[in-house]
Amino acid sequence: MQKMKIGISCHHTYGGSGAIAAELGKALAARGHIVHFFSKSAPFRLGAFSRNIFCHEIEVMHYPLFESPFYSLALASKIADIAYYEKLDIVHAHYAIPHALSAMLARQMIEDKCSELKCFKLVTTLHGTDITVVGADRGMQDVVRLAINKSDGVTTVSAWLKDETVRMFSPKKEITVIPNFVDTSLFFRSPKPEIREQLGLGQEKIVIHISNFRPVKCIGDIIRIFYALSKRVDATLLLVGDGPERSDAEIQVRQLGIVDRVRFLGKLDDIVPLLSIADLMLMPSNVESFGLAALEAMACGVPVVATMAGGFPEFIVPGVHGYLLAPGDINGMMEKALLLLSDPGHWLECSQACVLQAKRYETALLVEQYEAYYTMLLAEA
Ligand code: GMT
Repeated sequence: MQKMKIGISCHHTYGGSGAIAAELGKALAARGHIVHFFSKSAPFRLGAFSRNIFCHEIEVMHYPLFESPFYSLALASKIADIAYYEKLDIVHAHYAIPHALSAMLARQMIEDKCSELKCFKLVTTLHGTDITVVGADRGMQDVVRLAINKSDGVTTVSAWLKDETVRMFSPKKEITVIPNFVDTSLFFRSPKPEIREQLGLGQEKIVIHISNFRPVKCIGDIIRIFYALSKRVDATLLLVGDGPERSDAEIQVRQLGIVDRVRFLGKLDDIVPLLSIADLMLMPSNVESFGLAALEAMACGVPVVATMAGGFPEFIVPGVHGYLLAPGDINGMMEKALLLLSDPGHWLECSQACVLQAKRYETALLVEQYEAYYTMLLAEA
């Protein structure tokens, strides 16, 4: 395989797209490719230093005349600068806007400077929010469509998201599905007794949720499900992450009188120790293009109770890896959670099946798919 120079433009913040972009970049670098990251600051999962990885933080100039800083333009300029001097083969944008759009502009800047130069191929991965939220905003539709149509290759993280993109944008190009992935050499169940001790937990069941607490995650539903569940089984709820719904969730927990049963742990990078003591992952999202947190939980042997929304049905088989209910079906999700937590035999079968299922989404397998996708695009005229 010929070594490539690949630019990755992504969000640095706590969330699945940043995690996938960082893990993809690390894996490509480990396979000998040169990887340049473009983001506001270093992506949160990037971790250790590698000689094949370069990070370019986007510095936004603040001019007194303009109210909003020009992030997209600063990003475009940085991509153009690095792509030109480092001769990048590929720029992989995670999200149509602003990342694909900025890369598109960067390409025009390079072509304008030197028309003979063979410019990079632009790959855009759609992660969900750019289609389901931003793309659904009528004022943004045309700009999202342009970013998609001007990319050389477009991937989505689930078949569901591909269908949504086709339905909403009728893109000119074929979309390829490359699902989320997990490194099972890092994500595996290894319970450490001191973790329970550090968190002041006894031997109760542990229910976990990990997200950025956006409205789409239905944090209120998690608390209502757990409230009903906690009346039937001795359990603690670990809430990992932070975001706009956190304050309301804290109020809800106080009002229901379950403060001693719910722990708000905030944003944590190392989630394996927590997943390793967890018995159940709750993800009642009303839309979820894939649901990386659920896959990572499964790799650690944690069955999932989630919704039938979006990409969940593509990797969670009801009754085998957990259960899928309609969004908002609080009672249904509570009953299935109770079933898993009160039947050790069924829980063990599900837990083992989850570990096997996660191996089908092993990082190495999916990174190979991206590599082959880049190679195919580079071979095109
Ligand atoms: O879920 C979030 O709010 C974060 C968001 C992101 O952009 O980081 O996650 C999206 O991309 C992930 C990686 O592809 C997917 O696993 C998540 O399902 C997707 N989130 C939504 O569709 C709501």
